[in-house]
Amino acid sequence: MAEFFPNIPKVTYKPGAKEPFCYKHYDPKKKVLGKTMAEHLRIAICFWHTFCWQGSDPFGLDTMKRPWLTNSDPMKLAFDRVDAGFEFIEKLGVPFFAFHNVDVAPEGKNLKENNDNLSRVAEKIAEKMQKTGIELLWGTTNLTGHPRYMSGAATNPDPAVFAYAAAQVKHTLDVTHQLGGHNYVLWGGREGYETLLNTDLKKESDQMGRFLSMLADYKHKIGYKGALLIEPKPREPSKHQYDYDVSTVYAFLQHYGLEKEYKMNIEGNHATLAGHTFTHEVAYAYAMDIFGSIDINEGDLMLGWDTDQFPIDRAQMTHLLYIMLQNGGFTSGGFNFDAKVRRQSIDLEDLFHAHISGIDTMAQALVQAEKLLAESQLKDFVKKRYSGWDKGFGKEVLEGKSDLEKIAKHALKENLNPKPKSGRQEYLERILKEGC
Ligand code: XUL
Ligand code: CO
Repeated sequence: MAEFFPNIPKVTYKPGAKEPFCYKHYDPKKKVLGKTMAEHLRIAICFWHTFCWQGSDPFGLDTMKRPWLTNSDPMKLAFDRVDAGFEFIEKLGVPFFAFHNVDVAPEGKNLKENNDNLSRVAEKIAEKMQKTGIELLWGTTNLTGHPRYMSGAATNPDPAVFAYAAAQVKHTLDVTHQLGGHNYVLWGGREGYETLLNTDLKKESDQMGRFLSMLADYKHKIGYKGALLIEPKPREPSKHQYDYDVSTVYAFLQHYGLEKEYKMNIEGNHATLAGHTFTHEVAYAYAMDIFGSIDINEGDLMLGWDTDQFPIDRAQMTHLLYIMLQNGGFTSGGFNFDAKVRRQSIDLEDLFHAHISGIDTMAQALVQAEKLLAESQLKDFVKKRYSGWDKGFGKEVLEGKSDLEKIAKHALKENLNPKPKSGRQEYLERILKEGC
C-alpha cells in the first residue's frame, strides 16, 4: 500500500515545541470537567473537502493534484482515497470521519451500480475502521451534484426523482448503519427554488415532509440507533432554501410532526449566511432540544458565500464552547471539519497545517470556556438578570398561574414603574476576551 504523506510525522501534543506538525494545545487525554478533550470535541475529518476537492472554483480549474486521485480506474482510485483518508486521520490522531456517498464511491451506469460501488468501498472502509479504531461520525447522500437533482431531490416536481433520491438515501443510511455511524445527515442544497413562477411551494413542502417521515420510519424499522440530522443553510446553491436556519427547520418539523425524529447539524458559515451568529443557532437548538452536531468552519466577513474556512477566531469559539459546556456538549454529534484549505494552499502539508490550527483553536477555546464556567461571572450575571422569573409574580406567570387581566391588575395595584438596567455588554465581552 502506497504511503501518501511520507514526510509528515504522527501529530502529537508537544506544548512549546517550535516544529509545525504538533499540537500546542490539543492534548486528547487532558481532562476538562471530567471528560477528556477528545471526548468533548469528538473531532471528525470530512472526505469531501480534504480528500476529494482539488481547488476548482466557479472561475478556475483544479490547482492541486492529490496523489490518491490519479488512478484511471475509478474503483481503484476510490480505494486509494480511502487509504489516504485513513492515513491522514490516523496521523492527526482524531477519532472520526464523515462522508457523502459520492465522496467515496464513483457514479455507476445506473442506480444499482451506484449502490454496489458504495457497498464495495464500504467494505474497505469497514476494514480500515477495524484496524485503526477510527469511527464514522456521520454519513450522508449527495443530492445536489448530479443534474437529475437540479430541481431538487425530495422537492422535485417529478416523483421519479423523489424515488431515485429515496433509494440513494436508503442505501447510504444502510451503509452508515453497517459502519456503526453515529448520525445520518441531510443537507438540502437543492431543496428550494429559484422562482415561484415555476414552483408549487406547498406541494414541495409536503413532499419533503413525506420524505423525512418515511426516512424516520425506515430508521426505526432497521433498528438504526444513530440520530437523523438536518443541516440548515439559507441559500447557495438554491436562491431560497427551505431549511433556512434552525428555527425555520424546527417549525417545519413541528408542522409535519417530526420534531422528535430529527436534530440539527449546525454549520458556522451557514449561520452567518442566515444573518445569525453561530452561537445563536447553537443556543437556539439547545433551547428547543434539537441540538445534534456541528460542522465547524468560519466564513469571511467580506464575502457573501460559504467560504468554509478553518476556524481561527478564538473568542467566537470560546463563546460557542461556553454555551455547549453549559448544555452538556455533544451526545451523538461532534465537531466535523467541514472546512477547506484556500485554493493557493496547494501542498499536502497545507492540509495538516489547516487541521492542526483548527483543532488547536478549539482546544484553547475549550480550556478557556471551562475557566469562564468556573469563574462564573458570566453565568451569575445572566442568572441575576432573570432572577425575577424564579420567584413570586414572575414564577407564577411562567407556570401558567396567571392571565392577562390578573397581570394588568397587579401592575396597577403595585403601581409598577420598572427602571431600565444596564445590559453591561462591554463588561461581559471583556470577560469573554480575557485569556482568549
Ligand atoms: C454544504 C455543506 C455540506 C453538508 C453535507 O454547504 O455544508 O457539505 O455539510 O452535505
Ligand atoms: Co456542512
